[in-house]
Amino acid sequence: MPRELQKVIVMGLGYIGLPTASMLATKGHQVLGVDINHKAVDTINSGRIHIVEPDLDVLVRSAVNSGNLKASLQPEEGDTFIIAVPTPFKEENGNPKAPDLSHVEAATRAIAPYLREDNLVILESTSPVGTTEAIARIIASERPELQGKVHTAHCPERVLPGQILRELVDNDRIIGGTTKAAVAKAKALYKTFCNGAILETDSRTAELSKLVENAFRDVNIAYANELSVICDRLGINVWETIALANRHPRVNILQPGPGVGGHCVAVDPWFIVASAPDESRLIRTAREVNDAKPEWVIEKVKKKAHRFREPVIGCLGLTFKANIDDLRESPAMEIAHTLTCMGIGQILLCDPNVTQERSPMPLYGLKEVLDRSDILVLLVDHDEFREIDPQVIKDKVVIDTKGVLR
Ligand code: SAJ
Repeated sequence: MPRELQKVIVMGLGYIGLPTASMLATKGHQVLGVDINHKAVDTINSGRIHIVEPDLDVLVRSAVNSGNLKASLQPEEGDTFIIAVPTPFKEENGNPKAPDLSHVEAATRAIAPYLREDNLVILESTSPVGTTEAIARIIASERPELQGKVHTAHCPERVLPGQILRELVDNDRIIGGTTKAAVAKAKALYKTFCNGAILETDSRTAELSKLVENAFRDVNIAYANELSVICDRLGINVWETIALANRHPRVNILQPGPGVGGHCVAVDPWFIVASAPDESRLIRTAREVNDAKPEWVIEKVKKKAHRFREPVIGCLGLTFKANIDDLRESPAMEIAHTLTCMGIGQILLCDPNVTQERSPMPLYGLKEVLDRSDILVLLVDHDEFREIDPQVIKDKVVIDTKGVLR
Protein backbone atom coordinates (compact mmCIF):
# COMPACT_ATOMS: atom_id res chain seq x y z
CA MET A 1 0.00 0.00 0.00
CA PRO A 2 1.31 3.56 -0.76
CA ARG A 3 2.30 5.40 2.44
CA GLU A 4 -0.81 7.61 2.62
CA LEU A 5 -3.10 4.61 2.21
CA GLN A 6 -4.08 2.85 5.40
CA LYS A 7 -6.10 0.07 6.85
CA VAL A 8 -9.00 1.83 8.58
CA ILE A 9 -11.48 0.23 10.99
CA VAL A 10 -14.79 2.16 11.21
CA MET A 11 -16.87 1.34 14.29
CA GLY A 12 -20.58 1.96 13.58
CA LEU A 13 -22.11 1.82 10.07
CA GLY A 14 -24.92 4.36 10.41
CA TYR A 15 -25.54 7.75 8.81
CA ILE A 16 -21.95 8.88 9.47
CA GLY A 17 -19.90 5.67 9.68
CA LEU A 18 -21.14 4.15 6.43
CA PRO A 19 -20.58 7.23 4.20
CA THR A 20 -17.15 7.79 5.80
CA ALA A 21 -16.13 4.13 5.42
CA SER A 22 -17.23 4.02 1.76
CA MET A 23 -15.58 7.36 0.98
CA LEU A 24 -12.26 6.15 2.44
CA ALA A 25 -12.59 2.87 0.52
CA THR A 26 -13.16 4.60 -2.81
CA LYS A 27 -10.01 6.65 -2.15
CA GLY A 28 -8.01 3.43 -1.94
CA HIS A 29 -7.87 2.78 1.80
CA GLN A 30 -8.58 -0.72 2.94
CA VAL A 31 -11.65 -0.34 5.17
CA LEU A 32 -13.34 -2.69 7.59
CA GLY A 33 -16.72 -1.38 8.77
CA VAL A 34 -17.92 -2.88 12.05
CA ASP A 35 -21.49 -2.90 13.35
CA ILE A 36 -23.41 -4.86 16.00
CA ASN A 37 -26.38 -5.16 13.60
CA HIS A 38 -25.77 -8.32 11.56
CA LYS A 39 -28.48 -7.40 9.04
CA ALA A 40 -26.66 -4.13 8.30
CA VAL A 41 -23.37 -6.03 7.95
CA ASP A 42 -24.91 -8.55 5.50
CA THR A 43 -26.65 -5.82 3.50
CA ILE A 44 -23.44 -3.81 3.10
CA ASN A 45 -21.37 -6.88 2.19
CA SER A 46 -23.86 -7.53 -0.63
CA GLY A 47 -23.20 -3.97 -1.90
CA ARG A 48 -26.51 -2.53 -0.69
CA ILE A 49 -27.48 -0.04 2.04
CA HIS A 50 -29.81 -0.15 5.05
CA ILE A 51 -30.35 3.62 5.43
CA VAL A 52 -31.67 6.33 3.10
CA GLU A 53 -29.28 9.01 1.85
CA PRO A 54 -29.01 10.34 -1.71
CA ASP A 55 -26.30 8.61 -3.80
CA LEU A 56 -25.01 6.56 -0.86
CA ASP A 57 -26.13 3.34 -2.60
CA VAL A 58 -23.86 4.06 -5.57
CA LEU A 59 -20.87 4.90 -3.35
CA VAL A 60 -21.28 1.79 -1.17
CA ARG A 61 -21.73 -0.45 -4.22
CA SER A 62 -18.55 0.83 -5.81
CA ALA A 63 -16.64 0.64 -2.49
CA VAL A 64 -17.70 -2.99 -1.94
CA ASN A 65 -17.10 -3.97 -5.59
CA SER A 66 -13.57 -2.51 -5.45
CA GLY A 67 -12.80 -4.97 -2.65
CA ASN A 68 -11.72 -2.12 -0.35
CA LEU A 69 -14.84 -2.08 1.87
CA LYS A 70 -15.91 -5.03 3.95
CA ALA A 71 -18.34 -5.12 6.85
CA SER A 72 -18.04 -7.33 9.92
CA LEU A 73 -19.37 -7.86 13.43
CA GLN A 74 -15.79 -7.89 14.78
CA PRO A 75 -12.89 -5.42 14.48
CA GLU A 76 -9.41 -6.41 13.32
CA GLU A 77 -5.96 -4.89 13.60
CA GLY A 78 -5.40 -1.77 11.48
CA ASP A 79 -3.69 1.64 11.31
CA THR A 80 -6.57 3.97 12.23
CA PHE A 81 -9.81 3.29 14.12
CA ILE A 82 -12.78 5.64 13.64
CA ILE A 83 -15.61 5.56 16.20
CA ALA A 84 -18.94 6.70 14.70
CA VAL A 85 -21.57 5.31 17.07
CA PRO A 86 -24.61 7.09 18.56
CA THR A 87 -24.46 9.26 21.70
CA PRO A 88 -28.07 9.43 22.93
CA PHE A 89 -29.48 10.58 26.33
CA LYS A 90 -29.90 8.68 29.53
CA GLU A 91 -31.47 9.45 32.90
CA GLU A 92 -28.75 10.19 35.50
CA ASN A 93 -29.10 11.69 38.99
CA GLY A 94 -32.54 13.10 38.14
CA ASN A 95 -31.31 14.56 34.81
CA PRO A 96 -33.28 12.89 31.97
CA LYS A 97 -30.99 14.48 29.35
CA ALA A 98 -27.57 13.24 30.50
CA PRO A 99 -25.29 12.03 27.67
CA ASP A 100 -25.21 8.25 27.29
CA LEU A 101 -21.66 7.27 26.35
CA SER A 102 -22.20 3.53 26.64
CA HIS A 103 -21.91 2.96 22.85
CA VAL A 104 -18.65 4.97 22.65
CA GLU A 105 -17.26 3.07 25.63
CA ALA A 106 -18.33 -0.30 24.20
CA ALA A 107 -16.73 0.51 20.82
CA THR A 108 -13.49 1.55 22.56
CA ARG A 109 -13.38 -1.67 24.58
CA ALA A 110 -14.13 -3.65 21.40
CA ILE A 111 -11.11 -2.22 19.55
CA ALA A 112 -8.74 -2.26 22.55
CA PRO A 113 -7.50 -5.85 22.01
CA TYR A 114 -6.61 -5.03 18.38
CA LEU A 115 -4.63 -1.83 19.02
CA ARG A 116 -0.91 -1.64 18.25
CA GLU A 117 1.77 0.93 19.00
CA ASP A 118 1.38 4.15 16.91
CA ASN A 119 -2.27 3.45 16.01
CA LEU A 120 -4.67 6.39 15.81
CA VAL A 121 -8.16 6.29 17.36
CA ILE A 122 -10.53 8.98 16.06
CA LEU A 123 -13.83 9.80 17.75
CA GLU A 124 -16.35 11.20 15.23
CA SER A 125 -19.49 10.80 17.36
CA THR A 126 -20.81 14.08 18.77
CA SER A 127 -19.75 13.90 22.40
CA PRO A 128 -19.54 15.93 25.59
CA VAL A 129 -16.29 17.71 26.41
CA GLY A 130 -13.68 15.29 27.75
CA THR A 131 -14.89 12.16 25.89
CA THR A 132 -11.74 11.81 23.74
CA GLU A 133 -9.61 11.93 26.89
CA ALA A 134 -11.94 9.34 28.45
CA ILE A 135 -11.32 7.07 25.44
CA ALA A 136 -7.57 7.42 25.99
CA ARG A 137 -8.09 6.42 29.64
CA ILE A 138 -10.14 3.34 28.69
CA ILE A 139 -7.42 2.26 26.24
CA ALA A 140 -4.76 2.80 28.92
CA SER A 141 -6.69 0.66 31.39
CA GLU A 142 -7.40 -2.13 28.86
CA ARG A 143 -3.88 -2.11 27.37
CA PRO A 144 -1.52 -0.68 30.03
CA GLU A 145 1.52 -1.76 27.98
CA LEU A 146 0.42 0.72 25.24
CA GLN A 147 0.13 3.71 27.62
CA GLY A 148 1.16 6.86 25.69
CA LYS A 149 1.73 4.84 22.50
CA VAL A 150 -1.75 5.11 20.92
CA HIS A 151 -2.86 8.48 19.48
CA THR A 152 -6.39 9.82 20.07
CA ALA A 153 -8.28 12.64 18.32
CA HIS A 154 -11.77 14.06 17.93
CA CYS A 155 -12.87 14.89 14.37
CA PRO A 156 -16.55 15.78 14.72
CA GLU A 157 -18.82 14.98 11.80
CA ARG A 158 -20.67 18.09 10.57
CA VAL A 159 -22.59 16.81 7.55
CA LEU A 160 -26.24 17.64 6.88
CA PRO A 161 -28.54 14.63 6.39
CA GLY A 162 -29.74 14.73 2.77
CA GLN A 163 -26.40 16.23 1.63
CA ILE A 164 -23.98 13.96 3.44
CA LEU A 165 -21.78 12.94 0.51
CA ARG A 166 -21.24 16.47 -0.79
CA GLU A 167 -20.64 17.92 2.69
CA LEU A 168 -18.26 15.09 3.65
CA VAL A 169 -15.96 16.26 0.86
CA ASP A 170 -16.58 20.04 0.86
CA ASN A 171 -17.04 21.03 4.51
CA ASP A 172 -14.16 22.32 6.59
CA ARG A 173 -13.10 19.75 9.14
CA ILE A 174 -12.10 20.32 12.76
CA ILE A 175 -9.38 18.02 14.09
CA GLY A 176 -8.74 18.07 17.80
CA GLY A 177 -5.94 15.84 19.06
CA THR A 178 -4.93 14.89 22.55
CA THR A 179 -1.37 15.37 21.17
CA LYS A 180 0.15 17.21 18.18
CA ALA A 181 1.18 13.88 16.64
CA ALA A 182 -2.45 12.71 16.75
CA VAL A 183 -3.55 15.86 14.89
CA ALA A 184 -0.90 15.36 12.20
CA LYS A 185 -1.90 11.73 11.67
CA ALA A 186 -5.64 12.48 11.51
CA LYS A 187 -5.00 15.35 9.13
CA ALA A 188 -3.14 13.09 6.71
CA LEU A 189 -6.09 10.69 6.64
CA TYR A 190 -8.86 13.28 6.17
CA LYS A 191 -6.86 15.05 3.48
CA THR A 192 -7.28 11.98 1.29
CA PHE A 193 -10.98 12.80 0.77
CA CYS A 194 -11.73 16.21 2.30
CA ASN A 195 -11.43 19.31 0.07
CA GLY A 196 -12.37 21.71 2.88
CA ALA A 197 -9.87 23.36 5.20
CA ILE A 198 -8.56 21.19 8.02
CA LEU A 199 -8.70 23.16 11.26
CA GLU A 200 -6.35 21.98 13.99
CA THR A 201 -7.02 22.25 17.71
CA ASP A 202 -7.08 20.21 20.93
CA SER A 203 -9.69 17.53 21.58
CA ARG A 204 -11.73 19.44 24.20
CA THR A 205 -12.07 22.53 21.99
CA ALA A 206 -13.08 20.32 19.04
CA GLU A 207 -15.74 18.62 21.17
CA LEU A 208 -17.20 21.92 22.33
CA SER A 209 -17.04 23.52 18.83
CA LYS A 210 -19.26 20.79 17.43
CA LEU A 211 -21.81 21.14 20.25
CA VAL A 212 -21.74 24.91 19.90
CA GLU A 213 -22.60 24.75 16.18
CA ASN A 214 -25.79 22.80 16.79
CA ALA A 215 -26.67 24.85 19.90
CA PHE A 216 -26.29 28.03 17.82
CA ARG A 217 -28.79 26.67 15.31
CA ASP A 218 -31.12 25.64 18.12
CA VAL A 219 -31.00 29.08 19.78
CA ASN A 220 -31.66 30.78 16.44
CA ILE A 221 -34.63 28.49 15.69
CA ALA A 222 -35.94 29.06 19.24
CA TYR A 223 -35.87 32.79 18.50
CA ALA A 224 -37.89 32.15 15.32
CA ASN A 225 -40.32 29.88 17.18
CA GLU A 226 -40.80 32.45 19.93
CA LEU A 227 -41.41 35.11 17.27
CA SER A 228 -44.04 32.85 15.66
CA VAL A 229 -45.97 32.69 18.95
CA ILE A 230 -45.63 36.47 19.49
CA CYS A 231 -46.79 37.17 15.92
CA ASP A 232 -49.74 34.81 16.35
CA ARG A 233 -50.78 36.78 19.46
CA LEU A 234 -50.45 40.06 17.57
CA GLY A 235 -52.11 38.85 14.35
CA ILE A 236 -48.96 39.47 12.28
CA ASN A 237 -47.47 37.16 9.64
CA VAL A 238 -44.23 35.79 11.13
CA TRP A 239 -42.71 34.72 7.82
CA GLU A 240 -43.13 38.16 6.32
CA THR A 241 -41.74 39.71 9.51
CA ILE A 242 -38.63 37.47 9.44
CA ALA A 243 -38.13 37.95 5.69
CA LEU A 244 -38.20 41.72 6.16
CA ALA A 245 -35.89 41.66 9.20
CA ASN A 246 -33.46 39.38 7.31
CA ARG A 247 -33.03 42.10 4.67
CA HIS A 248 -30.88 43.89 7.26
CA PRO A 249 -27.25 43.09 6.37
CA ARG A 250 -26.45 41.72 9.83
CA VAL A 251 -29.67 39.83 10.64
CA ASN A 252 -30.22 36.15 9.74
CA ILE A 253 -33.16 34.63 11.61
CA LEU A 254 -33.96 30.99 10.82
CA GLN A 255 -37.49 29.70 10.20
CA PRO A 256 -40.14 28.75 12.77
CA GLY A 257 -41.83 25.37 12.59
CA PRO A 258 -43.67 22.74 14.64
CA GLY A 259 -40.58 22.21 16.86
CA VAL A 260 -37.01 20.97 16.41
CA GLY A 261 -36.36 17.31 15.67
CA GLY A 262 -33.69 14.91 14.51
CA HIS A 263 -30.89 13.41 16.53
CA CYS A 264 -28.51 16.39 16.54
CA VAL A 265 -29.86 19.91 16.98
CA ALA A 266 -32.46 18.77 19.54
CA VAL A 267 -29.90 16.65 21.43
CA ASP A 268 -26.43 18.21 21.41
CA PRO A 269 -27.26 21.43 23.32
CA TRP A 270 -28.17 19.26 26.32
CA PHE A 271 -24.56 17.96 26.37
CA ILE A 272 -23.41 21.53 27.02
CA VAL A 273 -26.11 22.03 29.67
CA ALA A 274 -25.12 18.75 31.38
CA SER A 275 -21.48 19.84 31.70
CA ALA A 276 -22.13 23.45 32.85
CA PRO A 277 -25.76 23.54 34.09
CA ASP A 278 -25.63 26.85 35.95
CA GLU A 279 -23.89 28.70 33.13
CA SER A 280 -26.01 27.40 30.20
CA ARG A 281 -29.15 29.46 30.79
CA LEU A 282 -29.77 30.65 27.25
CA ILE A 283 -28.99 27.25 25.71
CA ARG A 284 -31.35 25.49 28.12
CA THR A 285 -34.14 28.03 27.54
CA ALA A 286 -33.82 27.66 23.76
CA ARG A 287 -34.24 23.90 24.13
CA GLU A 288 -37.32 24.43 26.27
CA VAL A 289 -38.83 26.95 23.82
CA ASN A 290 -38.35 24.53 20.91
CA ASP A 291 -39.58 21.52 22.88
CA ALA A 292 -42.74 23.45 23.85
CA LYS A 293 -43.69 24.24 20.25
CA PRO A 294 -45.47 20.92 19.43
CA GLU A 295 -47.79 21.43 22.43
CA TRP A 296 -48.58 24.95 21.21
CA VAL A 297 -49.51 23.57 17.77
CA ILE A 298 -51.70 20.89 19.37
CA GLU A 299 -53.55 23.53 21.43
CA LYS A 300 -54.16 25.54 18.28
CA VAL A 301 -55.63 22.52 16.48
CA LYS A 302 -57.80 21.72 19.52
CA LYS A 303 -59.27 25.25 19.54
CA LYS A 304 -60.12 25.07 15.84
CA ALA A 305 -61.53 21.54 16.17
CA HIS A 306 -64.07 22.72 18.77
CA ARG A 307 -65.89 24.61 16.01
CA PHE A 308 -66.80 21.30 14.33
CA ARG A 309 -68.97 18.43 15.55
CA GLU A 310 -66.78 15.65 14.13
CA PRO A 311 -63.91 17.29 12.32
CA VAL A 312 -61.69 15.50 9.84
CA ILE A 313 -58.15 16.75 10.53
CA GLY A 314 -55.48 16.20 7.87
CA CYS A 315 -51.85 16.24 9.04
CA LEU A 316 -49.40 16.93 6.23
CA GLY A 317 -45.90 15.58 6.92
CA LEU A 318 -44.43 13.29 9.58
CA THR A 319 -40.63 13.45 9.16
CA PHE A 320 -38.33 15.65 11.25
CA LYS A 321 -37.66 17.98 8.33
CA ALA A 322 -38.44 18.50 4.64
CA ASN A 323 -37.65 16.07 1.82
CA ILE A 324 -36.17 13.28 3.93
CA ASP A 325 -37.72 10.05 5.23
CA ASP A 326 -36.26 10.20 8.77
CA LEU A 327 -38.84 10.02 11.58
CA ARG A 328 -36.39 10.19 14.51
CA GLU A 329 -37.37 12.72 17.23
CA SER A 330 -39.86 14.24 14.80
CA PRO A 331 -42.08 16.98 16.26
CA ALA A 332 -44.53 16.38 13.38
CA MET A 333 -44.85 12.76 14.48
CA GLU A 334 -45.34 13.82 18.09
CA ILE A 335 -48.14 16.19 17.08
CA ALA A 336 -49.83 13.65 14.76
CA HIS A 337 -49.63 10.95 17.41
CA THR A 338 -51.03 13.15 20.20
CA LEU A 339 -53.89 14.38 17.99
CA THR A 340 -54.73 10.78 17.07
CA CYS A 341 -54.80 9.74 20.74
CA MET A 342 -56.90 12.74 21.82
CA GLY A 343 -60.02 11.68 19.94
CA ILE A 344 -61.01 15.20 18.86
CA GLY A 345 -61.95 14.03 15.37
CA GLN A 346 -60.80 11.76 12.58
CA ILE A 347 -57.08 12.26 11.92
CA LEU A 348 -55.76 11.58 8.39
CA LEU A 349 -51.98 11.41 8.12
CA CYS A 350 -50.08 11.98 4.88
CA ASP A 351 -46.38 11.88 4.12
CA PRO A 352 -45.21 11.20 0.55
CA ASN A 353 -41.70 10.35 1.81
CA VAL A 354 -42.76 7.68 4.31
CA THR A 355 -43.95 4.20 3.34
CA GLN A 356 -46.83 2.57 5.19
CA GLU A 357 -44.55 -0.15 6.57
CA ARG A 358 -42.34 2.47 8.30
CA SER A 359 -45.26 4.47 9.70
CA PRO A 360 -46.68 3.47 13.09
CA MET A 361 -50.07 4.90 12.01
CA PRO A 362 -52.14 4.52 8.81
CA LEU A 363 -51.23 6.87 5.96
CA TYR A 364 -53.50 8.40 3.30
CA GLY A 365 -52.79 9.87 -0.13
CA LEU A 366 -52.48 13.63 -0.46
CA LYS A 367 -55.54 14.03 -2.69
CA GLU A 368 -57.79 12.12 -0.30
CA VAL A 369 -56.55 14.14 2.68
CA LEU A 370 -57.08 17.43 0.83
CA ASP A 371 -60.57 16.35 -0.28
CA ARG A 372 -61.81 15.06 3.06
CA SER A 373 -60.26 17.33 5.70
CA ASP A 374 -62.08 20.18 7.45
CA ILE A 375 -58.84 21.24 9.11
CA LEU A 376 -55.40 20.95 7.48
CA VAL A 377 -52.31 21.01 9.69
CA LEU A 378 -49.14 21.42 7.66
CA LEU A 379 -46.23 20.03 9.71
CA VAL A 380 -43.39 19.52 7.19
CA ASP A 381 -42.48 21.66 4.17
CA HIS A 382 -42.01 18.75 1.72
CA ASP A 383 -41.88 19.90 -1.93
CA GLU A 384 -45.15 18.06 -2.68
CA PHE A 385 -47.00 20.31 -0.21
CA ARG A 386 -45.58 23.50 -1.69
CA GLU A 387 -47.40 22.62 -4.91
CA ILE A 388 -50.87 22.41 -3.31
CA ASP A 389 -53.32 24.53 -5.33
CA PRO A 390 -54.62 27.35 -3.03
CA GLN A 391 -58.05 26.99 -4.72
CA VAL A 392 -58.37 23.40 -3.43
CA ILE A 393 -57.94 24.42 0.21
CA LYS A 394 -59.57 27.83 0.21
CA ASP A 395 -62.60 26.72 2.26
CA LYS A 396 -60.63 24.76 4.86
CA VAL A 397 -59.22 25.80 8.20
CA VAL A 398 -55.46 25.80 7.66
CA ILE A 399 -52.83 25.65 10.40
CA ASP A 400 -49.56 26.04 8.55
CA THR A 401 -46.57 25.58 10.88
CA LYS A 402 -44.02 26.07 8.07
CA GLY A 403 -45.58 28.97 6.16
CA VAL A 404 -45.75 27.20 2.79
CA LEU A 405 -49.52 27.40 2.10
CA ARG A 406 -49.56 31.19 2.07
N1 SAJ B 1 -35.40 23.65 11.62
C1 SAJ B 1 -36.30 24.69 11.85
N2 SAJ B 1 -36.05 25.90 11.27
C2 SAJ B 1 -34.97 26.11 10.50
C3 SAJ B 1 -34.05 25.07 10.28
C4 SAJ B 1 -34.28 23.84 10.86
O1 SAJ B 1 -37.31 24.52 12.55
O2 SAJ B 1 -34.83 27.25 10.00
C5 SAJ B 1 -35.64 22.33 12.24
C6 SAJ B 1 -35.78 21.21 11.23
O3 SAJ B 1 -37.09 21.16 10.71
C7 SAJ B 1 -35.44 20.00 12.06
C8 SAJ B 1 -34.37 20.54 13.02
O4 SAJ B 1 -34.50 21.96 12.99
O5 SAJ B 1 -36.55 19.56 12.82
C9 SAJ B 1 -32.95 20.16 12.67
O6 SAJ B 1 -32.75 20.25 11.25
P1 SAJ B 1 -31.45 20.91 10.61
O7 SAJ B 1 -31.58 20.89 9.14
O8 SAJ B 1 -31.20 22.24 11.25
O9 SAJ B 1 -30.25 20.01 11.13
P2 SAJ B 1 -29.90 18.42 11.11
O10 SAJ B 1 -30.25 17.89 12.46
O11 SAJ B 1 -30.43 17.72 9.93
O12 SAJ B 1 -28.29 18.52 10.95
C10 SAJ B 1 -27.53 19.32 11.87
C11 SAJ B 1 -26.57 20.21 11.06
N3 SAJ B 1 -25.98 21.22 11.93
C12 SAJ B 1 -25.95 22.53 11.59
O13 SAJ B 1 -26.40 22.95 10.55
C13 SAJ B 1 -25.26 23.45 12.56
C14 SAJ B 1 -25.48 19.34 10.44
O14 SAJ B 1 -24.51 20.15 9.80
C15 SAJ B 1 -24.81 18.48 11.52
O15 SAJ B 1 -23.79 17.63 10.99
C16 SAJ B 1 -25.89 17.59 12.13
O16 SAJ B 1 -26.85 18.46 12.76
C17 SAJ B 1 -25.23 16.68 13.14
O17 SAJ B 1 -25.03 15.49 12.80
O18 SAJ B 1 -24.86 17.14 14.23
